[in-house]
Amino acid sequence: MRDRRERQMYVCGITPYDATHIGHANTYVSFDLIHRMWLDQGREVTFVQNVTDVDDPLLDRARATGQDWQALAEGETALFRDDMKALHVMPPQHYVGAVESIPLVIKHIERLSAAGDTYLVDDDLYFEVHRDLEFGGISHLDESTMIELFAERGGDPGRTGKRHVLDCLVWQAERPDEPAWESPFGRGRPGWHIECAAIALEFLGTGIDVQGGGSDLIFPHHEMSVSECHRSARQVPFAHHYVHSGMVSWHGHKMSKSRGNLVLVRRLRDHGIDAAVIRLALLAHHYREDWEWVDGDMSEAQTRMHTWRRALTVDDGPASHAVIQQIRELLADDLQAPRALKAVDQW
Ligand code: 5CA
Ligand code: ZN
Repeated sequence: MRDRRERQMYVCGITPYDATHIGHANTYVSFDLIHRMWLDQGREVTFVQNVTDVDDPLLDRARATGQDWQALAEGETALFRDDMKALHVMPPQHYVGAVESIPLVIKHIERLSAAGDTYLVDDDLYFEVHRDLEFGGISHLDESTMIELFAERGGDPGRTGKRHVLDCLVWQAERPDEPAWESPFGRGRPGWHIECAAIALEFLGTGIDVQGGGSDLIFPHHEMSVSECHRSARQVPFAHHYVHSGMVSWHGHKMSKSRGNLVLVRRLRDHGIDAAVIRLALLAHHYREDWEWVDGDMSEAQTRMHTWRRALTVDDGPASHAVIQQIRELLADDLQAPRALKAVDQW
């Protein structure tokens, strides 16, 4: 299994209601390193990513600004793709929206229901998370921490009528003034975790190499979507490696669209900063590290880029094969990008 040439990776995509910030960029540049490392090893890579183009925060933002929710999602997704292109993040083979995946979501909910893993609370359909005996195996959290994070991150532990406080919504019945689609469970829309479960299973199946995203997705999102994958596919494990990048903060808090403490990639680019310099500033931090963005990061990266570019114009400089080998070894050892940058500095 470990020697096969193919590699498969699923990385959670954005919820497109605001522009790409440095935290997003850091996460996607981190997974781009894995993607490129595999390609450099001569492997066939299948890389899949979703875009959560219908969800509560997106609908809330559209309502607050009087925009059409679809136009908002399309516009922000296009900006995100442009930022990723500028940052030299290679695109996934399959970039799949939640809305276009609704038939897939329905298919996977039907599989869960056939196995007796779902139940209704009023008209909303829930997944019983503990039907997956592996539930909890990604986050390794105690139950009270799970409940706390579930409440903070889109869950509803306080709702009455659930069999277990941690059970999660897979199909939400139509609400006034919100988009809804026909399904065997009534008109409504998908829950968040089942979106990623359905897309990943459809385009990759189980036993994939890497499921990834930022560390704020470990619980509940990855724990729950992986349990849904296990139960829908009747196969364990969904992934051999659950990989999470660290959180970038600014002004003392995690950079987030909801808080609004954002350093936007677009704004830096508009100020004339080369996206390659932004990428270099990100790579100076190990992917699992949590770190605070400071303006100094940018000038350091700028100096480094300037030095490297000047070195490349020297005709009789040292040969590069040794440093390339060193970069390969450092990346293969838990993606030690900061040390790889230092190796290039030395060269
Ligand atoms: N659409 C869902 C995933 S299915 C979502 O979490 N979207 S998001 O737009 O909120 O985040 C997109 C990605 O950026 C996620 O992997 C998330 O973990 C990561 N991310 C968000 N904020 C930060 C941050 N401050 N630092 C690093 N990564 C972040
Ligand atoms: Zn996801």
